[in-house]
Amino acid sequence: MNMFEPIKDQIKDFKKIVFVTGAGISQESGIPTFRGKDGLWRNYDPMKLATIDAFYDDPKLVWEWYNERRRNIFAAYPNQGHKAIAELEKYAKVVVLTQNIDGLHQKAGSTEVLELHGSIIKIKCSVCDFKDEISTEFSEIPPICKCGNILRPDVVWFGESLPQDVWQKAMVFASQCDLMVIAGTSLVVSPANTLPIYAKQNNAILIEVNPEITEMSSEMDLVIRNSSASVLPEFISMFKEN
Ligand code: BJW
Ligand code: ZN
Repeated sequence: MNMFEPIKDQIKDFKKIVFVTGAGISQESGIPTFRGKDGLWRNYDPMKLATIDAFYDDPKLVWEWYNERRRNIFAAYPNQGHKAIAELEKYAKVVVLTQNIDGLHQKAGSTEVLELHGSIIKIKCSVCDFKDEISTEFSEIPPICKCGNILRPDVVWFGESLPQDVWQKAMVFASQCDLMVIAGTSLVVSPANTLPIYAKQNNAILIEVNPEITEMSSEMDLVIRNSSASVLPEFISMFKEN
């Protein structure tokens, strides 16, 4: 049976669909999640590496982590979960609010993707206004800006604000949607984990796709305890049938 059967009768009513995605949606593309069993990197806790303090303490170590992730991400392909979300654009207005920096939603063909935590391809100077997009290997680690200071990944670390224009738009999309699908995120990191609350205030239906229980599972209208690549194609098939 299609696991989304409980919402079958409402499918025609969903005009504005928002996906909130996290590391789990890219897990089946071979990209490790942050927390959980595959979350450690060379015995370091990513939660301690993803901070500005860690970067200033040991920029080389943090850059080695990002360098390894860059190689892995640039070699990765979107999976059936990313592809299903992209295909849904044929049937409804779809916006993806992603915490991921891997660009796989865009590679799958999604046209409206807001990157809440930045992008692996982007770098910026830790001091001056310099910004760039680099998809090649760095010849030295850490890379140095023309101004002489260290370049850093243009991503959002703990204690840093999200890009305000992106966050403002994300809140508006979340507040106006009639269906929110939350896939592959533990929902432990704020402010991204407040997006389902904005949707709920608009009486949107909330669906969680995650093999594990999360902080907000009890708030969901439907919980699918399965991997996103295996069940999101089933979700899209309901729209095709209608
Ligand atoms: C599957 C699956 C499959 C597996 N299919 N599912 C105390 C001190 C300082 C700050 C704070 C504080 N208390 C709270 C804060 C705020 C802080 C925060 O939330 N901390 C919590 C950890 C407590 N947040 C921030 O600091 C944010 N900024 C902010 O709030 O600004 C205002 C402010 C300013 C100054 C001071 C305080 C506040 C910024 C957060 C930035 C997060 N950055 C990172 C790194 C990004 C760059 C990079 O990728 O390197 O973002 S950390 C990391 O966590 C990354 C992720 O986007 C984010 C969320 O993780 P995600 O995606 O949910 O992954 P996982 O691993 O947690 O979960 C994966 C899930 O998938 C699991 O549930 C699995 O079950 C599931 N799964 N396989 C479907 N196949
Ligand atoms: Zn500079």
